[in-house]
Amino acid sequence: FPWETIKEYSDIKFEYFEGIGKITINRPRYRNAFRPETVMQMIEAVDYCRYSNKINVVVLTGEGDKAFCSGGDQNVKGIGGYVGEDGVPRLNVLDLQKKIRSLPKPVIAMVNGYAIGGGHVLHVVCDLSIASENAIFGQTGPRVGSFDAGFGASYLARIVGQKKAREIWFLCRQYNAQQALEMGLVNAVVPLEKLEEEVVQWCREIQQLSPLALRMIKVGLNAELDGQAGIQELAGNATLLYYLTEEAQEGKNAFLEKRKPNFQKYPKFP
Ligand code: 2NE
Repeated sequence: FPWETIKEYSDIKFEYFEGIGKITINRPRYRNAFRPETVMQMIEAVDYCRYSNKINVVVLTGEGDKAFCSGGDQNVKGIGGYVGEDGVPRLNVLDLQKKIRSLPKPVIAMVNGYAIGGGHVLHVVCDLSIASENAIFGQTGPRVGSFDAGFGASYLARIVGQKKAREIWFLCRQYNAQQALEMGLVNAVVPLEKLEEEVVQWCREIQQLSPLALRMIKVGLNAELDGQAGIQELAGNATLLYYLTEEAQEGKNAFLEKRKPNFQKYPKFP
């Protein structure tokens, strides 16, 4: 597909084609492990996708045919987090997870190889996951001195069930694409050479549908799981819809025209 570069970065590729924003972790030397700069660039790209009117769906993937993402770059793991070029230790991938989850557009993980550790959690937080036959899934935290007890635990358990989630974390095994499909961890598995074609096809189908309806469904599916923060996001979307009505405009207009508002002229729905 003729992807056009949206912006050049050191650690990621950020491209556009037919309403799709594609973010590719571009560190194949390290199986696409992320360092703080990688995550900062991904957050910037996700924000761009949020504000772009041209982008309807986002695809997250990794460069090459070996890895989607192998998690945090162990070379820069210091005391207190992953250390950036500025010397500050941080775990900013958690901010990226939240950005993906609250992006009001579908996000598809195109899992083209290893999805391990924090890289596994990244595909978990995407709305859909489409994997190539060579994809391998797993958590390694307890083996390398880490864990993700946030979305990487509770949302994973919502997807695969409590027993399976505990197995994934307590044994740190690796699972192949077929096993991932059987446990509901991915939506489809295709040969690697067909992966991008399949993902673009899913994106095309999604783009036949109402963006606002998809946005409301995403936020509704999240709200059930995300407690007060989830309800806040659902409420924000309800407010957006309300602001689109004439009834809401009347309130503002009356204030600006220094008159009493007349809300009674608008229809009331049963
Ligand atoms: C991903 C995996 C299973 C691939 O294995 P293989 O055999 O295909 O490749 P290899 O030879 O292990 O890796 C190739 C090169 O990439 C580097 C390796 O060190 C190796 O470098 P050289 O020996 O050629 O110099 N590499 C791979 N992953 C890396 C990483 N994460 N950081 C730095 N360099 C990496 C295999 O490579 C593997 O198991 N990787 C480590 C996976 C891992 O444990 N990730 C961190 C989990 S913790 C985490 O991500 C996390 C969290 O738990 C909570 C919050 C946020 C993050």
